[in-house]
Amino acid sequence: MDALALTPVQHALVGHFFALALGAHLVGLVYFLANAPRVAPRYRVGTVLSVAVMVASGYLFARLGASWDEAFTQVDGRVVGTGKPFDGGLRYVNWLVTVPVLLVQSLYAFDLARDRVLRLRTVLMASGVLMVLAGYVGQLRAGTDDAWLLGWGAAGTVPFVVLLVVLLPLLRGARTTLPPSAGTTAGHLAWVVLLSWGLYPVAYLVPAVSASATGVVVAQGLFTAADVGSKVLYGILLAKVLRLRSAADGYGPAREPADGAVGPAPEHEPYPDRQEAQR
Ligand code: RET
Repeated sequence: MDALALTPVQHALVGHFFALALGAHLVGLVYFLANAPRVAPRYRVGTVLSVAVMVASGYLFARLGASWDEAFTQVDGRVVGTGKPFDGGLRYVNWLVTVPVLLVQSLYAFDLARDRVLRLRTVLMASGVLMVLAGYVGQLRAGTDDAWLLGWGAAGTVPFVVLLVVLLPLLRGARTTLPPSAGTTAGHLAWVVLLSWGLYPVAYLVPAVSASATGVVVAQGLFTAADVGSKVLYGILLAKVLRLRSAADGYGPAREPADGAVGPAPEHEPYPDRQEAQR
């Protein structure tokens, strides 16, 4: 990494990606704290877990920013490596914690029987952890050993596919079992997961395509966009689903308008069929 010749603009851009992501996570932190009391107690842990993810990932971006600053210095208008390598592996360590949390959180959005929740939780967490571990090992030689990067990337893709095959139909199916407004948001949630989670393997492969300064900027930009989508945007949509469910359950604080609009809160339909939803 320190052998790469970054321009001052490239160097600044990556530092700004990290600062932007840190800002987004701080905003998310406050938003989720403020929204948690509006979600009924039975779903509230779902939103509180977003608070936890914001703290863990906000800290990651502070660490990434610091590592980036320590890895490079400017001499006569040129960016040169200090000899301390930038620690991109920090991201994977963060995901090892946040991916299982994000997956468990999603289960709060559905009306699932307990044994099904326990089973899904195990499958989702195990595949999430295996995927991240494979990526962690793979990235150790990013930019130096493409076969290694691709081999571990392929290994990590297997649990990734398992995870998507389990999670996406649940989110899309939620459109029929949740109150209509919450169901629509759950459909959007499926798209946010697909698009943001889909960016990670692309960013991971960038060093195999271009082990250059531009490659570093592109990869860090993609990872950062993916992180804001998969954690902050995802958390906001999930909090909305949980609040709409709470409102449909008749939980008072959830029925206040949440968008700054003046006037009564929109009416929410009761669940179409709670029995059916227990599948
Ligand atoms: C890796 C490389 C191996 C192949 C695949 C990957 C996918 C990673 C994903 C990460 C998601 C991270 C999230 C973090 C939130 O904090 C490990 C890059 C498929 C999908 C959601």
